[in-house]
Amino acid sequence: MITSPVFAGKRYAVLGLARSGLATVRALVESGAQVTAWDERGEARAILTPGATLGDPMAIDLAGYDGIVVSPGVPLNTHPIAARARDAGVPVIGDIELFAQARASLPPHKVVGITGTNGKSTTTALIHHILGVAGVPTLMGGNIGLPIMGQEPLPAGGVYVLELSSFQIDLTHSLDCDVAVLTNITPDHLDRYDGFEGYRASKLRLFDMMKAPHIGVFHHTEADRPLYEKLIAANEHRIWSNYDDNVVDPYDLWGAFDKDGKTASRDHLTTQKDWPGLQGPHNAQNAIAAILACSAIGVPEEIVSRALCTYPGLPHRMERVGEIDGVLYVNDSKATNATSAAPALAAYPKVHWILGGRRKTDDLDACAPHYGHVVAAYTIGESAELFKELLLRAGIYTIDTGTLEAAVRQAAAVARPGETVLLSPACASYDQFKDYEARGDAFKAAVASLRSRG
Ligand code: UMA
Ligand code: ADP
Repeated sequence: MITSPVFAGKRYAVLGLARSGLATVRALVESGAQVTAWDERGEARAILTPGATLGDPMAIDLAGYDGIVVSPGVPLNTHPIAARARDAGVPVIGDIELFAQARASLPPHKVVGITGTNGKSTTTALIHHILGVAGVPTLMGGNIGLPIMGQEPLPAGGVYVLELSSFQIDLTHSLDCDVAVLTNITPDHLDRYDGFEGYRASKLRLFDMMKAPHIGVFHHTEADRPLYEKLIAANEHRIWSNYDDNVVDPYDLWGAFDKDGKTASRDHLTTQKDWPGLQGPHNAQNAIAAILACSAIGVPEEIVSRALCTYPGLPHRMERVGEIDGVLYVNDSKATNATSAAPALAAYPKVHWILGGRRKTDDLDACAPHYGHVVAAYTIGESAELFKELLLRAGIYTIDTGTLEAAVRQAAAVARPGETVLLSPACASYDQFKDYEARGDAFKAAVASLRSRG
């Protein structure tokens, strides 16, 4: 676990005792801080760390506290803790801010921070994989599901690779990344922000926190250029991007693929077809971001090139579950918004598409360019009716199957050899599942039960 003398003797209130909150409480107690912790769920309160005391930050006197450490899942835009902390003059922070404050007492290291709407986990895991192949001590933490304060500190020369959600960035004030990566920004989590602009501003704060001469890696389209120019002007650090004339073009730099992600131009470099864990146009983009980030911290290109070939991929992201009677089953449960479902639809020519859940937007416009690939759609969860209507209007045969299990059964009954049954829900899972992982596991279980029925 990460501990630091900077917390010794200080007082913290911790709100939220799931993964990040529990790791935070342990690390603070171990560092010699006084900790008062709370969760609205009784079962979470029941597993309190020895050395901490129970107390609801909405009820206790906050005078004298050094910080209120809030879990990213607590909606700060509606939760009254924000106003209460402000009135008491106590900063509201998260576990990533604690890590930022602990850095000075850790062995010399670098931090790579990755944010964006889609592709964060893939880019994070890929950078971590490349550094590992290069023999650099490294670990992953943050939104990828590994609370950073629960990790063992790296030896000198190590690189912390942090996946950062906008919720985590909102709770962070002093993280100066050596390299910060922005994969892309499209509408998501709008229930937590003042519109899309508010969400975008939250992500961009990762770059505001950086100090020169650190490096930002933006992955953007020409259409976004005005946004990034503003960002570049506001920051002194060096920026690599596809469209900046005065910086290195990643395609020239690496030559690993051309702008369609296809050809190799240098002898020792591999092409995307040699990267089994990184198929699809979206993964070419994630690979470019990772290549640039690793290059920025000095990993030789031949090692990067080799590592791309051995990257194993992550579960629940276009994960091939198996083939039954010539039909391929693919679990893309992590596609929690329409923009992330789009590349999965693009990747397969004849798709039985299972979608729906707690929707992020009222449309599926990002997916529309690939409707030609959809043989039939099966809607589930809260958004089943709306999505069915939208898809029927687009001329796609659609059934409201209600549950994931029924969707898999119905799709399996009609899918033909060569076709793909794809769970790429374009929605969050919380209406029917604990999280996207539980939804992906339920899909895999439903496919396994097809097998056992023969
Ligand atoms: N709670 C209260 N009061 C409230 C609201 C919540 O007490 O008013 C409690 C809940 O009962 C719960 C805790 O607070 O026990 C909330 O915890 P959490 O949801 O933050 O759960 P963690 O397990 O700590 O997970 C968090 C991130 N969760 C969210 O951002 C919602 C995880 O990201 C992250 O992996 C983990 O920290 C480790 O850093 C998950 C996620 O869904 C994967 N992220 C979103 C995404 O990827 O789209 C942003
Ligand atoms: P995140 O951590 O940001 O949610 P992941 O790497 O876990 O991103 O990928 C989630 C889903 O988003 C994947 O299942 C894939 O369908 C889609 N995706 C991944 N990378 C990108 C990208 N660069 N652009 C658009 N969609 C993407």
